[in-house]
Amino acid sequence: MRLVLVGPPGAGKGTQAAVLSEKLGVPHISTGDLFRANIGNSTPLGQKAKSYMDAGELVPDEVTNEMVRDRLSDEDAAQGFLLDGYPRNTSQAEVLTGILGEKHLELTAVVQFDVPEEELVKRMLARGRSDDTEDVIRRRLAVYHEETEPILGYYQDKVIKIDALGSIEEITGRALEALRSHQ
Ligand code: B4P
Repeated sequence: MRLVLVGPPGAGKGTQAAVLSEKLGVPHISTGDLFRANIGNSTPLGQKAKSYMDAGELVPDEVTNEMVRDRLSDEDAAQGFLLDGYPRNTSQAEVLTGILGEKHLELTAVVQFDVPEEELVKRMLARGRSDDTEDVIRRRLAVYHEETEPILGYYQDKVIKIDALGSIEEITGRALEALRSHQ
């Protein structure tokens, strides 16, 4: 399985990706987690990413694409992967198509998480990460609508939309069921 999870900030992509990667036996690749690990280790990449993340903006594509290209060349991604938080705009989606195309591969599906905006804000304020302040959340939501939503048009019939309101177990069940009927 080669999957992409798409959804607004706070939709629970990271939460579901952790469970789904275990159930499906493919590595969970989160660009947000990769950036946060780099920030924690004070690497040059982390220093570059931090200012964008703190402002609720996307980290520049060239940095993000290279990081993903490297990660996808690791051995554990050869049999499949679950990408969480990437691609986040059409240009990243085109780069991903290119990376996979070089290996004669395609995505299996793109899972879209549907959650009302009031719930997203509630979840993020409760989480309280350093980029979960009200102003930054507002900016991240705007960036999602402007830059990320268009990738759903790019992927068209690969998109499986699931209702991501409910318990973590219910949502995992819906995602697995949707993937089963998509195949
Ligand atoms: P990400 O790390 O991708 O985070 P996110 O979109 O905010 O959260 P996610 O949807 O994963 O929600 P989570 O499971 O944590 O992005 C952070 C930043 O990194 C971006 O703003 C950007 O700057 C940068 N970045 C990342 N990828 C990039 C890219 N490709 N290009 C450029 N920049 C990039 O869940 C949220 C909360 O809800 C948690 O507290 C969780 O416990 C809770 N929750 C989850 N499921 C729930 C449920 N069913 N019910 C109630 N609460 C739930």
